[in-house]
Amino acid sequence: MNAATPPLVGILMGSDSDFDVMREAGRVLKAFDIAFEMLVTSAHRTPERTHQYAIRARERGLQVLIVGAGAAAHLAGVVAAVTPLPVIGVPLSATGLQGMDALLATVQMPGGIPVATMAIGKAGATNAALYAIRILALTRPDLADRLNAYHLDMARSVEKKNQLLQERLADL
Ligand code: RP5
Repeated sequence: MNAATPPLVGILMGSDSDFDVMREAGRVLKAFDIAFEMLVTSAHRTPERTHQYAIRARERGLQVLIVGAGAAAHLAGVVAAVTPLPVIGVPLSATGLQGMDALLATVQMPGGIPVATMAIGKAGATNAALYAIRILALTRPDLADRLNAYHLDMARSVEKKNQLLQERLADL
């Protein structure tokens, strides 16, 4: 993958204040060598720009959209309303409600316009990227193999943690 590789995944966020969480999605995609683009666009503050991006996303070659937003998080929904691409929503904590507002706004879509909603925050951003990779892996066996390797690594790291815990138990 290089800078000229056309992006397969678009990562959208409602504000630059979302970047610290949404970068986790970018990190996962980068680790799997999947070209992506990342941009700030808002459902409320830049509705026309958001609309135009979502309408053109498929013809530009994008295959999955990951959308993070906090507060009254309508971004994933308004994007999903105008594109046939799969949209994965990441609710973010941006107010005193700690992401519950964004979770409900993202997950409670009316019938007909699906948004695959992940967990609030960094786990959600990580899982959004992994979910996007699972979608891409339907037609890319190399990615399915890499996902299997990722799961094996994760299992090994849990076993290692258990081993270390057992050693600490011996010192109780
Ligand atoms: C949402 O409002 C953004 O996604 C962000 O999570 C939240 C707060 O935005 P800022 O006021 O920090 O720009 O639209």
